[in-house]
Amino acid sequence: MKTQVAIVGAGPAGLLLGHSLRQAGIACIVVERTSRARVESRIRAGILEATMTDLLARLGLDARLKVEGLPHDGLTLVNDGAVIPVDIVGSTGKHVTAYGQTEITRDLIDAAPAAGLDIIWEAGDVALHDVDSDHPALTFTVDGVAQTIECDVIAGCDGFHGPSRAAIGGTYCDRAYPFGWLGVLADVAPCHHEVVYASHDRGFALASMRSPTRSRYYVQVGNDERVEDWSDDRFWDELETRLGPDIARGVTRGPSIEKSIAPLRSFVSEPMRRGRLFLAGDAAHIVPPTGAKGLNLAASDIVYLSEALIGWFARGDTAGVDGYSARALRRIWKTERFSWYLTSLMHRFPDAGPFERRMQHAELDYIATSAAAQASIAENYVGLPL
Ligand code: FAS
Ligand code: PHB
Repeated sequence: MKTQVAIVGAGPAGLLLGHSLRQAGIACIVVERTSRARVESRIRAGILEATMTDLLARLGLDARLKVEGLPHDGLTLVNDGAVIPVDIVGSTGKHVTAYGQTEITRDLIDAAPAAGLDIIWEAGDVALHDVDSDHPALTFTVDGVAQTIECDVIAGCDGFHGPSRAAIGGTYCDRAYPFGWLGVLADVAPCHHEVVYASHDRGFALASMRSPTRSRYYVQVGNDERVEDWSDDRFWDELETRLGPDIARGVTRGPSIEKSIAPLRSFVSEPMRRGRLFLAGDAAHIVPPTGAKGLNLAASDIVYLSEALIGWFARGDTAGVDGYSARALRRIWKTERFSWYLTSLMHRFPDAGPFERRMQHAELDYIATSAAAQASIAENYVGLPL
């Protein structure tokens, strides 16, 4: 097979790139290791920056988002029970939207045939070749039959565990956190009208939602803890304690329909380009989910990469492709900083002493009383300018 851009991975990054390129009349093929059902069943992010909602609107793929998405004008912090509302619209004029990554992925896959976006599912043994040449290629198998895609460019959108990052052979910065998040999805009404981040002596907790009847909650757990150790009752008890009485009184309990533990990590791999290979999304960077940035960073990478590739294919302009890695990494590092900052502020660190704990408490108390501090959080949470 021949095409202009071979995209590895049908996660949000790969699908958004595919649609952006197809809209510009550029030929591309997405090659995905697993099945459509598996990709569509993943429970991951749920809060969208304006960066993501603007991109979906520009692609004409926001019809369901506009109907089912829940706009949030702010977020709420809780400091050992003390509630701190942060007005995002007031200080930025923009809002975030609660709409599940699962739904976005479904919308992008449903829209692929009409866009002429080919997706090859269940591709095995995907390998990248000749990325330093002007005729790179992808090889893989489907039902045991060997396939090859010859192309001009490969886009590595294959997530943290995919092969593309290794093909770049860059350097990386890494921070693994000494705790994870136990997440529960339940068909109960959300406890609050916006996302709640709670800091408590017993650990962090988060209240979010997917719809007016489906909620998503998380509590901080040790890296040695297992899902089996957490019955639904134990989860609800711990969640309510950490959210504090004002927020907890709004909690409706119910059976969990999904329960899983995700590790927390900050990770950046540089550069994001080598020859005709370009990385985007989790293939190049991971943020702890505290800032709700993972999915949104993938979207900003795709805004930069699609602009660059369209400039190159349509006009032979190499400025975009040559500047892509540096441009994307500037926003990535600032977003990594915000995600690390919120994670450091809101979680209990096993090796932290009483002084560190008092510093966290005082920082939140400062935020509660400072419009400037709240505006800084709002500016980062809604999404830094592209
Ligand atoms: P993805 O990982 O989504 O997609 C990569 C795709 O490449 C996958 O479909 C994979 O199957 C495919 N692939 C891998 N290897 C391949 C190969 N060899 N050949 C072909 N295809 C291959 N963010 C938040 O903001 N909030 C959250 O609560 C949150 N929770 C998360 C929970 C988990 C468990 C994870 C892993 C991430 C979470 N994130 C969260 C971050 C998440 O939203 C990611 O940032 C987002 O999925 C990134 O999208 P992609 O870069 O497209 O990578
Ligand atoms: C979610 O809704 O899953 C969610 C919300 C905010 C975060 C992380 C996850 O920071």
